[in-house]
Amino acid sequence: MTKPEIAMVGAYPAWDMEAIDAAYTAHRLWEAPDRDVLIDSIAINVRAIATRGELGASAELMRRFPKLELVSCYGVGTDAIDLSYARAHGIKVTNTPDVLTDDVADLAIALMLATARQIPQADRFVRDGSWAKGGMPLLTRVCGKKVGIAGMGRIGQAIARRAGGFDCEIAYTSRSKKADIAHRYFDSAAGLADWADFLIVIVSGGEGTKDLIDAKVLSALGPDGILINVSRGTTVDETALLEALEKGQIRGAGLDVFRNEPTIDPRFATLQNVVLHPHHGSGTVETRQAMGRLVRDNLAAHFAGADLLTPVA
Ligand code: 8YV
Repeated sequence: MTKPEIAMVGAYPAWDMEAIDAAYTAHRLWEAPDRDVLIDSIAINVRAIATRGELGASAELMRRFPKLELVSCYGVGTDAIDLSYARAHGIKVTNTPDVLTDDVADLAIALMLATARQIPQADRFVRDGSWAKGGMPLLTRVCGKKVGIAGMGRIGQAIARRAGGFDCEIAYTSRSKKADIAHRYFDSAAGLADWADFLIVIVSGGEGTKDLIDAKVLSALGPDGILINVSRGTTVDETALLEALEKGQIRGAGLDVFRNEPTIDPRFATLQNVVLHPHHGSGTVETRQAMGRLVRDNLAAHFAGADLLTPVA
């Protein structure tokens, strides 16, 4: 039997590549010396695209494959996939929700602690011998503080549960108040930031949340406030953030995501009040194995004519 042909936008771990190669003829777009030439030569046979959260699938890419039936995304965020194009052309889309919720929530808490307690700075302080010349500055505590969460979906709720374990007071903002969430609700990010000591951003990316965290929100967070972003680089106005960090208008930031990944604005690296992380919230072996399995299960279900496991509406 001939294997279905798929186009892969970015690499998956070896354990997935092996299983994918066994079931499909997988064209590796990222390896092609000339991507356009490769696409032209395979276009007519490709029935699915396998992509990654941050790489997505643009309308331009999907348009190149006239027999495209499915885009399967290794990641929960679909903001880089042109969903309207997919919908208009009957192309199904799947993602990997739930399996990465806990890891991303863990990272949000880790960044909150690392930024407040300056863990990377403290590590450098010990390693470079500064300790022998004097003590670390006194820092700000986490337990018992006010944690504002922008975005109360699955990951936001997992962050709230963890922050509760640190006796933090929790409030949130989202598109609308959620009937099943008892935490205090703010109808604006600025209102939440004004209340919070820590503002954790975990809204979906895309046009609707672009620059949600702007100069006004950062000013409301104030000089004692700390921003944590584990959502998408687009949700924060980075020019305003850099200015707020440089001028001490907020105390610090813990960031897993940036505007121009992986070549981020070099000003971040010159700042002492930030903890920087390379968009790796779901980056554990356990979670990446589960994500890969879900991508493959969705592909297999599609080609078997069965229901998709995690379709994107
Ligand atoms: C990436 C993510 O997909 O889930 C998402 O939306 O951004 C991440 O999990 C991951 O880096 C794999 O590409």
